[in-house]
Amino acid sequence: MAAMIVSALVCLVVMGRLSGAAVYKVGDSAGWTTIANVDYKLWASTKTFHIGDTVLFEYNPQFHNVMRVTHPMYRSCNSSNPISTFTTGNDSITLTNHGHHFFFCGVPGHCLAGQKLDLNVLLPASSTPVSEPPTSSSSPPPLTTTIPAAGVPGPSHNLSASLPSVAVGRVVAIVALLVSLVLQILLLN
Ligand SMILES: *[C@@H]1O[C@H](CO)[C@@H](O)[C@H](O)[C@H]1NC(C)=O
Ligand SMILES: *[C@@H]1O[C@H](CO)[C@@H](O)[C@H](O)[C@H]1NC(C)=O
Ligand SMILES: *[C@@H]1O[C@H](CO)[C@@H](O)[C@H](O)[C@H]1NC(C)=O
Ligand SMILES: [Cu+2]
Repeated sequence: MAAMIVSALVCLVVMGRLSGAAVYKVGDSAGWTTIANVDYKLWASTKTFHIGDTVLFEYNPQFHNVMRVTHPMYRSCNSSNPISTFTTGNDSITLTNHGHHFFFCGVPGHCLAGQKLDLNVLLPASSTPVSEPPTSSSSPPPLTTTIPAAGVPGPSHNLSASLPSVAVGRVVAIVALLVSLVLQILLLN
């Protein structure tokens, strides 16, 4: 019986996925709030958002709202010029394009308190190129095994000669990194 229920649920989930009808309630049972200390970053990281999915913000509109904002606004919790604002307390937002979608509550202090959400909507699966190894050019490797002629020394793996050059390469790389860092600091100031 339990197995039947589980398989029925799996079917529903799969059907929802195929028809693109997934609806995610932001914050699950806690909803969109500051009092429950919901980690919305963690909440979003447990979901896989696709184009056509809907996120539902449920909250008391007396205390909260939803603003869709740009990444810089999101980072600085700047609510002065949102892309759009939702205030019903039961806001369904359908994700129509891929990439990051940034939201926060525009009530002063709430974004800083963590009432902010960054959703990453994945590209449609059909348009993600699947990199397969080329099968046409799988010719056998050339049979040119080099056998050193008698008396002629083969390529010797002289550690005492090759180690210093590796070390020099690393030192050069580190020095280059330091120089670029110093240059960046000098240019920024
Ligand atoms: C907030 O963003 C607006 C433009 O969207 C800008 O003019 C303003 O200076 C920003 N405020 C802060 C505190 O960054
Ligand atoms: C929120 O809206 C959905 C439809 O978008 C509706 O099914 C649901 O009952 C609403 N919930 C509340 C609490 O109004
Ligand atoms: C390895 O290289 C060092 C320095 O180039 C040289 O003195 C030494 O004889 C070499 N050893 C072998 C086994 O080739
Ligand atoms: Cu709020």
